[in-house]
Amino acid sequence: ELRRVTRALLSVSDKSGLVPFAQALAQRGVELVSTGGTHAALVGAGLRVQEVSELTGFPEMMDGRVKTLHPAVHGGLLAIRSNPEHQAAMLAHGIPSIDLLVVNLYPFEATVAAGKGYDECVENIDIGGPAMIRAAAKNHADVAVVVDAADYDAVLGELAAHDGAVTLTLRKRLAQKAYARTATYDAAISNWLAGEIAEAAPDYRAIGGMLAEAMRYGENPHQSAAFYRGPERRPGVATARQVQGKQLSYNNVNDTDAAFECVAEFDPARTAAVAIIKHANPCGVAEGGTLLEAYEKALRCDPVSAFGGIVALNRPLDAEAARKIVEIFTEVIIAPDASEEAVAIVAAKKNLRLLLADGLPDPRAPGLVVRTVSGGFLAQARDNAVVDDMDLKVVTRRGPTDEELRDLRFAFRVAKHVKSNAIVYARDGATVGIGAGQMSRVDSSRIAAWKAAEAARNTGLPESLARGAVVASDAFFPFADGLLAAAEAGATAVIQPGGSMRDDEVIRAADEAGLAMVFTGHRHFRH
Ligand code: 93A
Repeated sequence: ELRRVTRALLSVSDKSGLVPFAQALAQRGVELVSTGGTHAALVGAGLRVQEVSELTGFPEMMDGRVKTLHPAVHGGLLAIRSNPEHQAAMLAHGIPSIDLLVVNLYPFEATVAAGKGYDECVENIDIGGPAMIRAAAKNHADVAVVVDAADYDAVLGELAAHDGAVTLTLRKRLAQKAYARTATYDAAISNWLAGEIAEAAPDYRAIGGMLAEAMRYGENPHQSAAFYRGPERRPGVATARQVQGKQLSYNNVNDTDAAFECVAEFDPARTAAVAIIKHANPCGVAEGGTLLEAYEKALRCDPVSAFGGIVALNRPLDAEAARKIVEIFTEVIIAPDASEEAVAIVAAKKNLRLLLADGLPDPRAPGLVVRTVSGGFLAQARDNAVVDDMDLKVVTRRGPTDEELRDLRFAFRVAKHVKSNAIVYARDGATVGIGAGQMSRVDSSRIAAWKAAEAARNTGLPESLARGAVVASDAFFPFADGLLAAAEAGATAVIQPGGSMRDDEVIRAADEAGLAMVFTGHRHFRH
């Protein structure tokens, strides 16, 4: 069941970890073959490597479209070593055996995610790579195939343990992973094309990823669960580095995602921002000159719910913010990065999980959202609409003041991340009352107004924080009642998509109450 590795073909777009891995192979006496760019990287590191063009007798041609698509490569991957006819064919045609294939594909998903043009996306469809991966994986009885740099160590470990050979167990596991990769890759291509053809449906299979970890349980202890990492390494909860703290639970991951996606709406070059999340809904979001200021403003919105919450920051965690955050029980902190001092402060709370994501998710990036329904799936494009890109239309006699407009944008930005029906009161770059997840919009309005009054009571202020605030609604007000509830609570300006049959009635009510109202033309349902 052991197979000795005498020759390896390496052809990788993502060259991270490549050189030390190839060095270790070379030290074991493994002969190396590789394609142009990979060859250059290895030769640059002082390794002796054969070019694949030498092996095929053909130059890499047509801008690299044809480099490994040749019997000398595919014969060496597919030949059954114990089959005399296969052996004879190799001998007759001078085909060397390839026992280890190391390939990662042209970055198709990343190219699409970066918003590149049609031709560049097409050029990033890898053909030779998947062909080799599928060939090697089919022949896992004799060949090992590595599609993920995370597996380099496992291969080296086996080579060391088995005197230069790898086990069938590992070859099978790698083959399974290889087919998962090519399936996801093709689904991503199909999904991108679907997006280009307006009427075609998004392909849920593009969401496929690699098992990151089996979790202790799901939303509830009697549900099993697992955490998968997607094919693209974009900054987010699935790719973040956990610096410390207990293992993340299913709910932690879900809430941390909601928190980080929410805070990522705030450009760190413009402002510091903090989002505190409970049960996948924000219970406080704020901007500030510093993270500390933003955190204190966010916490003021609903300090009771913030207990045991998730805190997301849009800038690297600094010491003064860390010191404040650890004052109350918090489940998870996620940030693009952290200062050494901040990490040390968090370390005092052993269980508190600290995740560093090395960047922020891009709110404008395309993407796919999938959920199961009994007997099927729903798939849709990610909600990547951003209020800054929307044409805001003033519909009332009074237009919003500059200050109101700033807060209106802020409130609508947050409302996108609140479960529908969502009503968000905001003032001075901070939420002051949030109504989430109600079946009627007027109930969400009432809850948000009540929360704003509670927040005032908590901080010893005489007047509800809704007084003088602005209010956002994730979808249109179907009747004037929700809007009137906001006016009664003291809101001075409203932002909402508009588009109700009764818009006229709602606008009239706003005018009568002296409110300024803007329409965004975009709805932000979230369920
Ligand atoms: O354009 S391809 O589809 N044609 C091929 O024959 C081929 N062989 C390997 N792309 C091909 N590859 C891919 O090239 C690999 O999957 C890998 O991603 C990349 C490595 O190229 P280089 O070594 O020149 O950086």
